[in-house]
Amino acid sequence: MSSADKNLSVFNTDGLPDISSKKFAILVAEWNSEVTERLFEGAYQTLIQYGSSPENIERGNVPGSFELTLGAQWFADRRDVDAVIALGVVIQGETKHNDYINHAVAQGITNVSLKTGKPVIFGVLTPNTMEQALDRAGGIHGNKGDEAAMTAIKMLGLYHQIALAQSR
Ligand code: DLZ
Repeated sequence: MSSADKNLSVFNTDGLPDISSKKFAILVAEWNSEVTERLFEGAYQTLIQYGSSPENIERGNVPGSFELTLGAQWFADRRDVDAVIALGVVIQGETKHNDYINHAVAQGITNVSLKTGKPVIFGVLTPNTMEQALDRAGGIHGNKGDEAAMTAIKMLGLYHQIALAQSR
């Protein structure tokens, strides 16, 4: 299923963990800021709606999506950070620049997540047009920021479940 067939802001919320003591970092790319600001708003409000609080959400900006990886590593390396949400928008251009950025960021974020053992969420839109991006940033297809925040919450829930089973 592509995001064109899905509303990114509609999800199953059964069995979500208590996130009131969890610390989240949200990284926001400044490229295409008219979209990334909406992604941030979606992610922030979703965390609040499901039990977080402003003092447990820290925001960091990076110039472009390419820098999300290093920013994510800096946050994930911090002992007090439980999960990182990386938000960006890479729109198809006339060059292959977008392909290089998308692949590098997807791989980089995966690496940071595996290296640190913490959820580092790929909240990067890779649309063909600005219209498609806006449709997925609070438009007709929901908000990728909401979905990224919910993914972070669910991964913390899974971690808790596994840690609990291990301690038995
Ligand atoms: C250079 C570039 C281009 C062409 N397009 C985007 C984009 O669509 N979205 C995005 O987040 N960043 C873009 N960038 C910037 C790179 O991510 C990076 O910041 C620069 O290459 C650093 O010099």
